[in-house]
Amino acid sequence: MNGSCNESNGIHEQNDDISWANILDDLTTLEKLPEPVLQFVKQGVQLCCPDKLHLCQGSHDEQATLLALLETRGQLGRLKKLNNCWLARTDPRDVARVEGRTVMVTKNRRDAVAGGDNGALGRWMSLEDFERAKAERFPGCMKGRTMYVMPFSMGPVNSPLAKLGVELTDSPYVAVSMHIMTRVGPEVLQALQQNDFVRCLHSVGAPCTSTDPRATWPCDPDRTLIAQLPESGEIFSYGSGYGGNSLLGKKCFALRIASRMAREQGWLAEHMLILGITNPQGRKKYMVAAFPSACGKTNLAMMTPALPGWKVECVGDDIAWMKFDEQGQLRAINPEFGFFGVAPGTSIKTNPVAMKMIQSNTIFTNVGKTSDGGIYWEGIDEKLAKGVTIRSWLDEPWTPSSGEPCAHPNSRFCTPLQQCSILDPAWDDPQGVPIEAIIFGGRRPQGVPLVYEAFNWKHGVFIGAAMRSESTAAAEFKGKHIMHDPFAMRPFFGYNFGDYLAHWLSMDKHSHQPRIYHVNWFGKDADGHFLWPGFGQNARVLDWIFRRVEGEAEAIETAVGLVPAPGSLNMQELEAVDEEALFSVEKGFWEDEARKVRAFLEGQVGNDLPAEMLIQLKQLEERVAELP
Ligand code: GTP
Ligand code: SPV
Ligand code: MN
Repeated sequence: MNGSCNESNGIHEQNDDISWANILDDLTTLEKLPEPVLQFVKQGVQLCCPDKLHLCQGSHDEQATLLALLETRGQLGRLKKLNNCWLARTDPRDVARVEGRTVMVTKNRRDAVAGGDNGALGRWMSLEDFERAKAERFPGCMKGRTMYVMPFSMGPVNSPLAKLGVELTDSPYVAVSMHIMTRVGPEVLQALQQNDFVRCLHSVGAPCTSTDPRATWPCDPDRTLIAQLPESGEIFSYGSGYGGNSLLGKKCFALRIASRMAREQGWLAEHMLILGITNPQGRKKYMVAAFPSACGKTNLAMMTPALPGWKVECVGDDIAWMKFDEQGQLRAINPEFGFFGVAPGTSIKTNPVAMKMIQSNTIFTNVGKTSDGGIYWEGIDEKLAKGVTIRSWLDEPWTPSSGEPCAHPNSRFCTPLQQCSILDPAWDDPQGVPIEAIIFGGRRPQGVPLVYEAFNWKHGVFIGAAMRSESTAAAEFKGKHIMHDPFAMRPFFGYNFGDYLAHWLSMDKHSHQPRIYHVNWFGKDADGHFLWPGFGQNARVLDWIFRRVEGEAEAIETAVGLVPAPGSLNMQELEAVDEEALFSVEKGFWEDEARKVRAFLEGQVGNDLPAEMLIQLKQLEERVAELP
């Protein structure tokens, strides 16, 4: 980093030395920083010129102090009905990840993105363009603000699978959210003495020198840029305070930077939930599932099974770091320490575990608020006490007839992992949990069966590559259209997707190879109603997968994969569902699907595509051609 704050506000001495006493209340905290962290902080201060510096230590008191500060400034409102819960309302222009402004910065374009047009599989920026973009944004960007220094661990501290990071941010909202989402504390500083870390710099991009220093959600939407530099292990995020744009441990580090590390080091960083499921006989298996953003990971990860005797326990709801161990067993950790879950649709009926866990110590963003200090959103399915009124996420009076949503469709709760009542006993195991099944899925209103199994690993990798799903409010896309979202990773690939596929294909040689599945909870009938009840009823599909892995359940071959043989999916006591529609594999639909997948793979991945993927595609086309 370069730049200097000298001329502009005079708080620093001449040359590049920092006058720490001017910006830091307690100089002894500096001594706790390992030298490389200190250097990183120094560079950040010199570039961004904060008025104050605050080293976060991860204590309970510190979190309380920051929350109180946010409340005083009007940046968070206390939700009186709940316990230590808070509401943030963002600038309406800063409500989701912005994929169009997210770039991978590498020396060679090919290392970052595959063939095709810039955009469909991520965006690339040259180092030169990035330096220019950085120089236009970061110098002096924290004037009038405090820089928070957050040393954090993704994964259990000292786990062989974990990684460290340090985030510098001028947003106390980000600081309190990172406190929840990652491990912060003295043991992290200790680990930083011996280990390298990912350097994360975040600014809301609105220095307090403007006429409106108290704007409750400062941001710079027109100049937002989220840049990952995997070759140097750096992240620069400017202009947005929202979730995946600003909590840099999450998508930027744990997916984009980590997937690239994972390829080099022989492991996997994936957009996947991790769950443990125990059958009525007491046998337990762990599974991971990759669904695109807002397509059901949180709900599946903490589901209450509708089948008696079954139990689901949660390890993680968004990200899995996985590695085959020496016994040839795939093992997974959740690098996160909290949930950043979609609020709308969450209710006592759909996700009682989540409803319970968000009653305390939770930061809500962009949900509606009731006049008695509670929360409200589409699908919350709660009766209001007499006389209670609602204000929308925009802080306007709201009723069901308002015609506008009460909560933003991408409104979220941010809650400590340990508040989940069904957290798996091994959630913090440094070795990770053994994975026996990998599930892909998406929002497919038409044509895609409830569940099918890959014929083998290679076919499973193809199923991941061919994933498509209806767009959601988790990113900036408007309206609903079916997009390619391979492995649910389209917005999160940290390197060339062709190389990513080759990396997955190279893992086909382990003694405990997990089986691969595809599920679709979102099929609809001609009237637009869901064909499948979903949520707790998804346990029926997990039950079938469980029995398949044990070699017990019967399956029959279709053009797309193996589906449950008649009677092998437990449908007992399920109100009328149209099984035929749920499992139909229709020739016209799949011809079209295969065409789109071919256009995508050839057009977007091109020469970078492993030959095996074209073999798999050809085989799919041939099987579809044979359909009546
Ligand atoms: P990210 O946090 O964005 O990565 O999303 P996610 O995959 O964790 O999505 P989440 O579980 O939060 O679900 C998003 C939306 O899908 C919510 O509104 C849920 O209510 C809804 N949903 C989840 N599971 C089901 C299901 O089985 N059936 C139906 N119909 N809707 C579901
Ligand atoms: C997603 O969009 O997949 C999320 C939410 O999990 S965010 O952290 O904002 O990216
Ligand atoms: Mn996600």
